[in-house]
Formats: sequence, structure tokens, C-alpha cells
Amino acid sequence: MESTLMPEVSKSDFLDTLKSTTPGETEFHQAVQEVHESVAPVIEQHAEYRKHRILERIVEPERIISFRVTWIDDNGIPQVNRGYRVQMNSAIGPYKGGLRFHPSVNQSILKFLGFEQIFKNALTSLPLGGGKGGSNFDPKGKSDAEVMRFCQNFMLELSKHIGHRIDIPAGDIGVGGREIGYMYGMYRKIENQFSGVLTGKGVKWGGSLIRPEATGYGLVYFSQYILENNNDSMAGKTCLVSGSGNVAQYAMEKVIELGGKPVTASDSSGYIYDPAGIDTKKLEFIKELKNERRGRIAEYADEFSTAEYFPTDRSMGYNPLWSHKADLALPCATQNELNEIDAQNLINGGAILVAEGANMPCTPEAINLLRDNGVIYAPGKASNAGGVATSGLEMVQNYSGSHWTSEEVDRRLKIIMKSIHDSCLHAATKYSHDKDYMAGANIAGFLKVADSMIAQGVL
Ligand code: NDP
Ligand code: 2IT
Repeated sequence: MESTLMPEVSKSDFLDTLKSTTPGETEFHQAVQEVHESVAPVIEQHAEYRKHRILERIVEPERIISFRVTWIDDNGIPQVNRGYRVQMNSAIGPYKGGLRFHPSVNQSILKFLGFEQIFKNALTSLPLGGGKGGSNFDPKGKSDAEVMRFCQNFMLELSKHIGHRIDIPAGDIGVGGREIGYMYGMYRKIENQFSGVLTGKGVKWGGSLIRPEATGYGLVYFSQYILENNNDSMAGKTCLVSGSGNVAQYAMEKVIELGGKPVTASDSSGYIYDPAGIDTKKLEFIKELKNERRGRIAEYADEFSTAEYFPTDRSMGYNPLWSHKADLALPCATQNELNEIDAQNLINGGAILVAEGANMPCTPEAINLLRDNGVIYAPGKASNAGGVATSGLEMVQNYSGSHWTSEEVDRRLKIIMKSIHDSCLHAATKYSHDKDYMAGANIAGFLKVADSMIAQGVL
């Protein structure tokens, strides 16, 4: 759509302006820079995106809500945390994205996650806008009652800004079924209505089957489609997995089911290496350890003599988890957990594919090195989109008052992951980046949102 609405704006100073107007937001700059690198040639070819200043508009959140959360700890002492919701873009649907509870949470991290979510959600082919939220509250070491009081007080404020047709939060780091339950209960009490305002709910009270499994399963389905595209399969593949939370657990489960062998798992304290392989029985131990007892991964090595435990040593400047020989790497913990040294170690160890379960786990330097050395790189906004896609399926079930079987949800999840895979390849090929999943994901997501923004006028 050509328009004489506005003069063209040069893209040359776009990143400089972004950095000077959002000082200190390094994670946000990193996420924007990656998308910008991929879409710059597209914008170069299509004047309407420049005329409508789509890039300048898409990096500015539609709304950021920041609020005080006060709660009483078990000693009767009032505690104060900061809560946020970043409503990034609603051009293609209501804001949708997770809530993260972790002491590192700040505006930069939530803006990067919200920005990634815009493109990820567009790739799912469902009508979902992008958002993210959370708090610097640390659930670690807190009693169940403390977590409940925090969640209730967080929702006391958040409830004013969300709604099943407005903004539908879900889980992320530190927010799983327990936290969603406490927040949902409070929302229901405040609003006096039973709506699908959160996803990741329990199956007995409006949740979808397969939502807990969806991000990890989707990641492995996506990896499988990549391998199939290269006449290969998951069978017999050794996998390095980081993290031991929701995404990592179900990624390992699906790898095992498809005949692969996960050999590592981690938490922020350290990692375990089990060259014999993490099998179903050992994975059950991890699930019980992490989801029920909320213990540390070190215990795995006490339980299973085939494994060795390595405590985290940040002074090393790299993560030795990635230095073990393997075919696949599935980073499923957090942002920037895999750097250039780690990438070199993966290359030395013969890795053929790095698929991101976490959001932005690979640094830009690591991504460049992997791609330069022929390692296939699957960006999180495509490979981990199965979680939010299944949240979208939970919303459809809630709107229509239906409840699908596991088989039905899993079938739809597979179709969505295949369609994301194919959209990435299609967009990459169209813009001369053959088999480049990063360029393909960024371009395909961008085009859908940009065209929708233009169609809806200057807002
Ligand atoms: P969980 O809280 O269930 O698990 C997080 C895991 O990562 C834990 O093992 C945790 O260890 C580890 N971890 C977290 N922060 C750090 C850190 N700073 N350094 C080292 N290890 C860390 O979260 P999820 O599994 O849900 O999320 C993992 C990643 O996947 C995140 O990047 C998230 O954004 C992304 N994601 C999640 C989706 C979902 O549906 N849940 C969907 C798409 C992406 P510890 O317990 O010691 O903190
Ligand atoms: O990063 C993500 O995509 C999520 N944390 C899931 C978001 C969602 O709304 O299910």
C-alpha cells in the first residue's frame, strides 16, 4: 500500500536513536538489533514500511504499567516488590505473553520479552498480540503461603489492566501452575466472573491439556522438522539441555520419546552431566525434585551414580555444560546463557543444531559463530512458540466452552509448529536467506504485524 502520508525516514540512525532514548535497556536493544538486522533488507525493498515508520512504532510499547506490590511475609513483616505489565503491540490480537517472577526482572528484560513475543505470536498464525509482565519477586526459598500472598497482591493491581479480550497473561520463569492458580483465584474474586483471563490454568478449572508440556514438546517437534528437512531424525541424537524447569523437562521428555538421549540438565547453581542418558525414570526424579520439592539439580548426582555435578562458576566466562560432545543443544533456562565460547565448544563437539527453548539464550556473537560454521540455529521466537500457541488453544476452548483431548491439542500443536517451520523457510527463501530460520522468523513475523499496523492507520 503506497501512501503519501509521511516523508520517508532514513533507517541509518534508527538503532542509535533507540539506544539514546531507552538508555541502559541492553537486553531490549539486543532483541531489537537482531530483528532489525533481518528486516532491514525487507524495509529497504518496501517503501511503505519506511513511510509509515513501522520500526519506530513497533519498538515503542503501547503501554507500560509499573506498580507496587506489598505483601506480608511469614514473620509478619511487610515486603515490597515491583510489578509490571508491558503491553507491547495489539495490532493482530489482544496482548498475550507470560509473567516472570525472578529477582533479575526489570523493564529492559520485560521489553525484550514483550518485543520477541510480538513476532512469536504472529508466527503461530493465531490472533494474538504481544505482551509480557512479572516482578522482581523471588519465589525461591519462600513458603507456599508467602507465594500465595504475593500472587494475590500482584493480581490486586494487575486485574485493573487485563481481561480475556484485553490482555491474557500466562507463566514464564518462576510462574507455573501454582502461581497461575493463586492469581486466577484472586482475579475471579475481584471481578466476580469465571473467564479465560489467564492461560496455563489447571485442567479442572478451565486449563487446556498439554499446555504444561507444550513449549518443550513444541521445541522438539520444531527440531524434528528441521532434522527431517535435512533427511535426518531425532533418533540416536545426543542432546545438551540447560535448565530443569517447565521447558527443559518436557523438551527432555519428547527427546526421549523420539529416541534421542538428553545428557545434561541445570539450574542456576550448577549442572549435571549424565553420559548414560537421562531416561524416563531419571526424568521423573527431576520432575519430582523441581516441581514438588523445589530442590536443587545437584541432588540428581547424589541419586544417580552415572552422573557428575558441576557447580556454577561465573568467573570462568563460559558454561562448561556446552562443552560436552553432542549432536543437539537445547538451551532452556534464560537469556544470554550461551556465549561465543560456548558456541565454539558446541562446534568443536560436533553439534549440528542449536534450537532455543528459552527466550534469547544465545548471545549475538554466539549466533554469528554458529551460523558461520554451518550449525543450524533455530531462534526462540519460532522454536519455543508452542507454549503460547497452546495458550491460544486454551483461549479458544475457554471462549467456546469446550474441552479438547490431549490428542486433539497435541495434533494442533504439531500442525502449528510445522506451519511455523514452513513459514520461516518460505520467508527466508523469498528474501534470499535460504534455510536461515532466524531471518525467516523475523521477516515472517514482522510482515504480518507491519501490514496489520498499516491497515489500521496511524495509531
Ligand atoms: P522455570 O522457572 O520453570 O525454569 C527455569 C529454569 O531455568 C530453572 O532451571 C532455573 O534455575 C533456570 N534459570 C532461570 N534463570 C536462570 C539464570 N539467571 N541462570 C541460570 N539458570 C537460570 O521457567 P521455564 O522453563 O518456564 O522458562 C525457561 C525459559 O523458557 C525462559 O527463557 C522462558 O522465557 C522461556 N519460555 C517459557 C515458556 C513457557 O511456556 N513456560 C514459553 C516460551 C519460552 P533456578 O531454579 O536455579 O532459577
Ligand atoms: O515466552 C513465552 O512465549 C511464554 N512464556 C508463554 C506465553 C503464553 O502466553 O503462553
